[in-house]
Amino acid sequence: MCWDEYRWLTNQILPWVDSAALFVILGAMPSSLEATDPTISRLIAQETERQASKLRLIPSENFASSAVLAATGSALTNKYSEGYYGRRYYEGQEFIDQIEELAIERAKAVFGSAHANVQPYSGSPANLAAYLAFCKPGDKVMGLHLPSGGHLTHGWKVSISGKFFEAVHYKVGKESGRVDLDEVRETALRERPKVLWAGGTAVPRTVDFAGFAEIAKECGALLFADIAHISGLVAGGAHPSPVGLADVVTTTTHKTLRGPRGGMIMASEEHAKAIDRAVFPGLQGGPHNHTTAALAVALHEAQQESFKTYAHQIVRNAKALATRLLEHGFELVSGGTDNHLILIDLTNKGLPGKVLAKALDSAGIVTNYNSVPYDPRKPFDPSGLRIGTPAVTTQGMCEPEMVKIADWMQQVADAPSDDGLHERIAGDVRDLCKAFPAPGVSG
Ligand code: DSN
Repeated sequence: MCWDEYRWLTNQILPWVDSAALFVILGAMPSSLEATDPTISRLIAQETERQASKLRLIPSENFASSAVLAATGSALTNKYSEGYYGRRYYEGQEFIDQIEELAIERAKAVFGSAHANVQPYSGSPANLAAYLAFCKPGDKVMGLHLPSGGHLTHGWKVSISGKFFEAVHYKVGKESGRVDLDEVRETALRERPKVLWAGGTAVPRTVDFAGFAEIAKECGALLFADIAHISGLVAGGAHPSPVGLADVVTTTTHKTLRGPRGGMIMASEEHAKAIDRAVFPGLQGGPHNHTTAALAVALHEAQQESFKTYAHQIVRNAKALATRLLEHGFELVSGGTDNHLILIDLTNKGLPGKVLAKALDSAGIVTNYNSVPYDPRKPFDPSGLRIGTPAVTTQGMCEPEMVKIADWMQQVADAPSDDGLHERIAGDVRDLCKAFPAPGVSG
């Protein structure tokens, strides 16, 4: 229905119906998205249904609450606000300023940080801004090797961080699958990097931020902690915090933290100006105010007692899932997990990660194939599978459900081409998801 038809209709009916009845009539009308772009509307509905009816085990994904989604899809998307609160280049900031200040204050309260910048568009721009604040092209940076679980932006060769800086890397031990701080110290003292990164994107074990801080001090490096994956665990007290130990802490806001897609940087007061200048005007233009508001909502949620319970349950669930997978003969990098993430090396199962990931998807279990440390296979066809428990924990699932999931994974790994089996499991998965409705997406 177009706007003119809508106006004509309301003009006709308005004199005849009371406001309650009008509300019912309008509620039955197609939403403006459906009316304007039925194709996109349908695709969003299908994606929403997919999220509601499959088990989402990708460790970097989650379900944001309806409140976070509402803020994300608000009129704030219409506003330009280059600058920081109280110092903008555009008028009309009386509400945006309050929103950004609230987001900052809540970030500082949740993480105990002296300074927070909530404007980075996501994790990679946050990391780039951190470099911009302190480094010059050609400086030496040191981070975890990508196949060992590091992130592209920690100096990997195909990323801008590997092209603009001289990058050196530390690896996890071949047998242990864990970062060896003695090796980190030795490399750092030899290489004397300007920046030492702690954290990564496929790290199943606790990051020893205090140990990294000592090494950074010894070799004269700045310590950057990337807590994108674990920021929700840190906020909920389920992982030690790098705040107060690292010079800069960067994170995305949509993983375990369960906010909108975005980024954030925390630092001491001493580094506040450098960080703020690097984000704007150094790297970005106007902040995404709808995201800032949604982040403020997510941080408010993270301040509740229930979030602590959630964060600890993520870890309990990951441990339960890992234990059952081990019982089924899956090999886990580092032998298990301390956090939300499990990295499975499928070599002993004779299955490449991609093959199992696709078979699992057809059984309603969504994972991502991933390199394992020292992987002889290519990153796009690797030996591993990366899974995690943030989303299923948001749905309210606990240890018994993790056992069920591991059992299904084993059945699929044993019969990766059995379409009938996959269909049957997909049905059971749908029933499980109905019993544990996901916030924001389940009808
Ligand atoms: N792509 C993110 C993840 O899945 O971990 C990291 O950038």
